[in-house]
Amino acid sequence: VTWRFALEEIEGSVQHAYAQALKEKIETVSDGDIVVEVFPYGSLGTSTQLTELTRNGSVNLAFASPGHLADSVPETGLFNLHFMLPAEPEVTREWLYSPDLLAAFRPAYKSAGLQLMGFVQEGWMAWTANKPLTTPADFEGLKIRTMTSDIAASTLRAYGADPVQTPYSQVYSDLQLHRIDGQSNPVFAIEEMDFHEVQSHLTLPRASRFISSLVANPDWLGGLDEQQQQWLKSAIADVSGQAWDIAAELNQQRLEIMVERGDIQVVRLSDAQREAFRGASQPARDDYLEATGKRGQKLLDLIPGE
Ligand code: 6CS
Repeated sequence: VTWRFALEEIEGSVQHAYAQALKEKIETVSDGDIVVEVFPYGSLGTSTQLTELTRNGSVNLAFASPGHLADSVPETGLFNLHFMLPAEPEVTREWLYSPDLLAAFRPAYKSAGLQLMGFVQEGWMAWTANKPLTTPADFEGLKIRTMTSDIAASTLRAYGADPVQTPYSQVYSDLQLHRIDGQSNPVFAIEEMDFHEVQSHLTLPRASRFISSLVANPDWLGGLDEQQQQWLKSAIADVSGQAWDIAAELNQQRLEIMVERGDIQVVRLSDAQREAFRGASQPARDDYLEATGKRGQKLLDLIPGE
């Protein structure tokens, strides 16, 4: 049998490394009875379209990033908010992989016709533009691309930006044609999507991490035999753990490559600069609670304190 696995990122990305590792585990443990067919970004459509293909069963597994998914699963908007996660990475890591967190999010995915399989962290979000972005005032009127959900736009509107929601595949050309002034993504993605060719500055605010979710078609999952379900579950647990380190390594390497080649100016925000953004970010949290109510508040309460 073949399992079809769709990615929101191209070859060389964190999601691609994840899919390759999962493929290898499943094919090995099943002795080749299961073939995992991986579809990198571009072959099947935008993130939103991939989610639809998973819902209708055309693909079995896919990544669904909250930045795009939050319009249909509002609770996931939490991952787009800034200055929400603990300062200590290990604390975030443990929280993200905890069965309790998955259980808390599962019903929201279920009502959107998706089975949540796990979360995957891909590194800090970096902001790029043709200038450094060191204060909220630098965002004033800036046309900055965000992922397609409203909550993704809220986070940058809170800084005074004029957000533009577009699919990933459109970002390069929109930057090139000056339809937008900037965008935000983890470092590895900025390098592999060549955004550095059309942007002069990369600002590292450590305001939010890029977190995606792995989803499955519920009927497909229910139709797997017990052994197959077990193989999938344990492969996901292993690979999700590794993904954190894969992302850290890729992000560091790609930052070094861009600096070495002189592709882009790197700007790191000081703690004092970050405080100004932290203060300005609050309205996005209000938007999140407006969209999710008590259910959203309960999820916020699950985030470990400092
Ligand atoms: O910016 C985006 O739309 C995409 N960025 C990454 C790093 N992964 C998937 C997502 O769709």
